[in-house]
Amino acid sequence: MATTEVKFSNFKKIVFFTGAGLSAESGIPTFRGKGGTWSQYNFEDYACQKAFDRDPEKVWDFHDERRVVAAECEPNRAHQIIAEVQKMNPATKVITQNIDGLLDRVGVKDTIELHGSLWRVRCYGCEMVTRDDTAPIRSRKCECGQYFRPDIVWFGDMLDDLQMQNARTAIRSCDLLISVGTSASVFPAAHLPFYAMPEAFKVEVNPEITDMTSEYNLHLSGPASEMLEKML
Ligand code: BV8
Repeated sequence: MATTEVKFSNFKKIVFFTGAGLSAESGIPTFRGKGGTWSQYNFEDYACQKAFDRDPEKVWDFHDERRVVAAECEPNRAHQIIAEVQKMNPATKVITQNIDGLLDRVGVKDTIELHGSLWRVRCYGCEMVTRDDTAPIRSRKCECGQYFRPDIVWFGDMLDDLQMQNARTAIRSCDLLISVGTSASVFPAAHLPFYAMPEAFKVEVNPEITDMTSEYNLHLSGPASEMLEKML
């Protein structure tokens, strides 16, 4: 299929699979590549269960910083296009590894959040998951006195079975899978494109090639907003 024909309107069941690159143009740092979060912070000290158990205040300092940055950022044109495509075609599904909530803010419905959300916290004491949009967070502790734990899937955490099932089901039944801004370096999310049927058309949007580029029918090399605009 020639690049010019790859238009959203040519497909019935579209799945977007997004990573940190989708939010790069909004000013939210990616994880890898220059200026990436993991090049400045060692996730073992700031973003895993062991670090949280060892020093919850240090982990909360790191996550509060990310709340403040994300709260000051706006969804970019790529987020808006995803929301527009889903409005035009409600069968469109959006799977994200991102925790910044920018897809929600631009009106995308039923996002499958594989790695949780910066804007949700869990209390082990009361086993409650609550939404809290304050940046920095209003209180790091629950009324029961326990620290809230960010409702984020850290390295070493299992992903939510239902979310992964929903993601696999969506990809199995799509006729267009479009991956936007992921380095395909974190598992098991990185393997999701393998669930697409052979007849599905697969597009990768990324200025760089990735370990999964050969899995795609088309690699659009450039920033998300520019590349998605071409498909409208
Ligand atoms: C688990 C938290 C069971 C959220 C993150 C095999 C199978 C299963 C697990 C593993 C396995 N091998 C290893 C593991 C363990 C581990 C793993 O994958 N390690 C990697 C490093 C090898 N996986 C886990 O621990 C997972 N849990 O499987 O449990 C288990 C446990 C232990 C051992 C075995 C099994 C949990 C993974 C979730 C980790 N959570 N972060 C947060 O803090 O935000 S990781 C982090 O990476 C984020 O979640 C992020 O979403 C994810 C992927 O990164 P990307 O989104 O792709 O971002 P990145 O910066 O890498 O790339 C950005 C891309 O955008 C680049 O390619 C760039 O070129 C591009 N770009 C830049 N600008 C733009 C752009 N694209 C478009 N437009 C632009 N303008």
